[in-house]
Amino acid sequence: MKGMVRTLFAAAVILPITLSSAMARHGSGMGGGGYGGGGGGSTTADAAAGEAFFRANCTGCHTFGHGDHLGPDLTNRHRAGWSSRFLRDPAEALANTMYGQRLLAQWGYQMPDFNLTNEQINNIQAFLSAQDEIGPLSFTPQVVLSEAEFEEAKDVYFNRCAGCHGLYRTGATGPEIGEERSTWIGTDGLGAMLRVGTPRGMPNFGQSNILSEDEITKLASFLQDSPPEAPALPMSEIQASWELLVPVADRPSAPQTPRNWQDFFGTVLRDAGKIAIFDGDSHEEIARVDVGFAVHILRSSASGRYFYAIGRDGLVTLIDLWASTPNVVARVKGCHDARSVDGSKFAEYEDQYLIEGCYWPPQYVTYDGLTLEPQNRVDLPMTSITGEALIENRVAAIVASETAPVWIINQKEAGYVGIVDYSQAGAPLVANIAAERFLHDGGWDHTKRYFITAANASNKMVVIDTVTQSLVTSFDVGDTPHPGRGANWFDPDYGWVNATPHIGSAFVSVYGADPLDHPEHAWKVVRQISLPAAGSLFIKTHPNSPWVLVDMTLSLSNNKQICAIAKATGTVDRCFDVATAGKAVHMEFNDDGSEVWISDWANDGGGQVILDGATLNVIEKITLPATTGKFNVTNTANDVY
Ligand code: DHE
Repeated sequence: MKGMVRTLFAAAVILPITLSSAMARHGSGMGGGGYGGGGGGSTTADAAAGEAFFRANCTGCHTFGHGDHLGPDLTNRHRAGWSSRFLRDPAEALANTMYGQRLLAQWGYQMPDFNLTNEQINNIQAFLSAQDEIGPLSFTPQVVLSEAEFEEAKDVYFNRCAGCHGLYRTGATGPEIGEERSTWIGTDGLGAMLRVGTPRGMPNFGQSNILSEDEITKLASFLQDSPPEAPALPMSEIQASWELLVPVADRPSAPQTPRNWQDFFGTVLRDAGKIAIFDGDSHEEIARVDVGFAVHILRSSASGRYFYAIGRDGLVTLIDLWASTPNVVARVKGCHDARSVDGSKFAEYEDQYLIEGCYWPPQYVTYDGLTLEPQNRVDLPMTSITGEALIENRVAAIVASETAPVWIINQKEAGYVGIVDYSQAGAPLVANIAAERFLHDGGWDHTKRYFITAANASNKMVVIDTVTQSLVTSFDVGDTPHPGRGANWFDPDYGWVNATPHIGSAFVSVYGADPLDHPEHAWKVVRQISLPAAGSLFIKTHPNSPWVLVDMTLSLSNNKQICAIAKATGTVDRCFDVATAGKAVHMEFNDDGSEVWISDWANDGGGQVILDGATLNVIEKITLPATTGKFNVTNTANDVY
């Protein structure tokens, strides 16, 4: 299709044209239909500038002449009155016109408000009118990358995109973006998506200065070629990466700190690849340690003494909280790409073993829990629940059972929930429970018998009975559920419930999780609690808190806010700004639930915002660079959420 269609530039249409002349050429539809709003009148409009804006910002969702995408193909859809009203304030136009309501129902998203000036609106309209006469808009050709530039783009893809779209780009949390589909989206469309994001949850990497224009151009080209081969990581290399910095014999046998170490918080400084450790009682920072690249999360050992940090580069770091100042005692790299780690929590195995789940290669690795000495590397089965042969099968969420010597591991692409028995030699996968594709995050119910997890690309939640090692059920929720570890609380009408928010739906799905006392509600959605926007990543509560808190981090409009759902009524009590510099993300209570920490995720001026657990008033703000997750020792060790 490339080269077969003409562009406004290529066709050298008279530029700038006057909007009034373009309108006159199109006659009938202009301003008609009673959709309200005035067009640009006789203002001189620059169609070339409109085209440039369209290519840079709109082509991620709209094509001109190549078919519908996330929004409609805009060929012959332009109506001056409606378009200018819509471009000026999409929310207003959608809410207050019947046509707008129809559009919303059809597409399910509200277009972001680009805060366009009148001049920009006129330019875009002039471009759309003129292009209607020309026909489909040509694609900007893919730039040719040198070998070095390809490597650069590969690294950017790995660091920023592979988590959602897969190393081989077959999709999971984000859609499939193999070379064929990427080529259909085209250089401009890919660039626009990377630049401004999408209402479906793709972040606005360009607008938020995470990717430069140069990186966006290279990435848009990289995506239109086939994905490069990814390397294996054999046991010999894992062994070679192991560093024991403080042998067990040299570590303290009792806590060397007078502080309440069980209320420590480990906070992720994502881009710095560091963990800052805070005293949860005094809010003082007591240590900052180096961990893996773009560090993702922390987990606590069963005793709480150790933090395990996992970097996206697969580096596991063991941090000893009993030292007078918390320090790194061992590290090892078992994956090229990883998101999850956990320790052994069954009685008499506490702190003894550790599992690292890989995004790449398709394997998990187990270690000695006190030294991180590698013990076993286990390949994952490469067939999905539907019998499809896989090239990628990523380990997503991992939970550690307290009722058996096992870890439960989500296999994203395969759709199986695996049970790994660490009491057996080789830490084998002893069961593989067919669930749903593509499995992502999840956590325990309040009894820690049921593992409740999101198959987010299937818009379902899955319930696994870890005692019988079987699937209980899966059920529909909203678009792309994303619970983190979820939240458990006692609902006045439905007994124990668990809940997930969604990346793509503006509500929280609350479902019964009390098969013993409320079997009629178990694993059924009992409440759908509306939020002001979609784009949520996490939900969190604490047994002592009256609130269930939820963020809307990926929303383009409400990302500074947190909403508080009252457990007593099952309704949103209030939504309020928490972030001032960046986006509000991820909540974690202190040990007794009297305070809650929320990240203001920004490169500059953000940090941890500490709220009073009852009033939700701000107590303190600690400035930190690019801080995201934070983990309280007591709550993480005991799976309190
Ligand atoms: Fe996460 C949990 C994967 C992006 C912050 N994230 C998880 C889990 C998985 C996962 C599989 C569950 C781990 C477990 O319980 O064992 N995350 C991914 C991705 O694949 C994804 C979408 C893209 C990527 O490239 O990594 C991704 N995650 C992010 C972020 O951008 C976040 C918001 C910020 C950051 O620092 O990375 C982020 N993810 C978190 C946090 C948790 C998490 C804070 C743990 C929640 C909890 O309360 O336990």
